[in-house]
Amino acid sequence: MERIYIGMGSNLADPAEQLRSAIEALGQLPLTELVGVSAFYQSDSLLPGQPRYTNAVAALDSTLAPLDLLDALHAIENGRGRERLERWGPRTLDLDIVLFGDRLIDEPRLKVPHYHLQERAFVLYPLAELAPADLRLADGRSLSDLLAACPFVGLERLPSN
Ligand code: A4P
Ligand code: MG
Repeated sequence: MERIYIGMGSNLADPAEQLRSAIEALGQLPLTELVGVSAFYQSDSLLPGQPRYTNAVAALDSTLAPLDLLDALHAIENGRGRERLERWGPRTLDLDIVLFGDRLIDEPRLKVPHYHLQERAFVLYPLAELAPADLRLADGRSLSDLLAACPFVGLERLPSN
């Protein structure tokens, strides 16, 4: 059993509803228990000209293998009608594996910790709601150092999910 954190994002077709249905789907994954969900946060897209995103992080306990979990996340994304036409394009639902236990994964299809974690307040702050305050990543970095280097700017924490 490993503790896994999933970053969720949506900027199309009622983003909060997309996240709620993703959370329900995560709760139904085999060999997996949904153990927590952060608040929802809104922020501008990193790319100009796209609608604002809603993001959140979910915590799972699972015995799924990492690539099996990745496949399951893609199935959830595709089930939500995501069109993979444009990298970084607007999307109904994006699910990323942020952390997977204390594993360092460097495979063509899967890099963990997620490569943009340190730059993205919309991942770090929801993660910090769920993770232990002294969390250390598999690569040795501490979550508190990453938070200190990534100000809470441009993020709006929504009052309810
Ligand atoms: N992949 C490798 N590592 C991972 C991982 N840890 N978790 C591979 C999930 N997937 C991983 O992903 C492309 C491939 O990455 C996958 O097939 C998988 O094998 P994708 O989701 O199809 O492509 P993408 O999401 O368009 O690219 P990427 O690099 O994941 O983009 P991001 O990082 O998701 O950025 N602004 C705000 N405010 N909030 C956002 O959430 N998101 C993006 C997209 C841009 N701007 C944003 C936000
Ligand atoms: Mg992605």
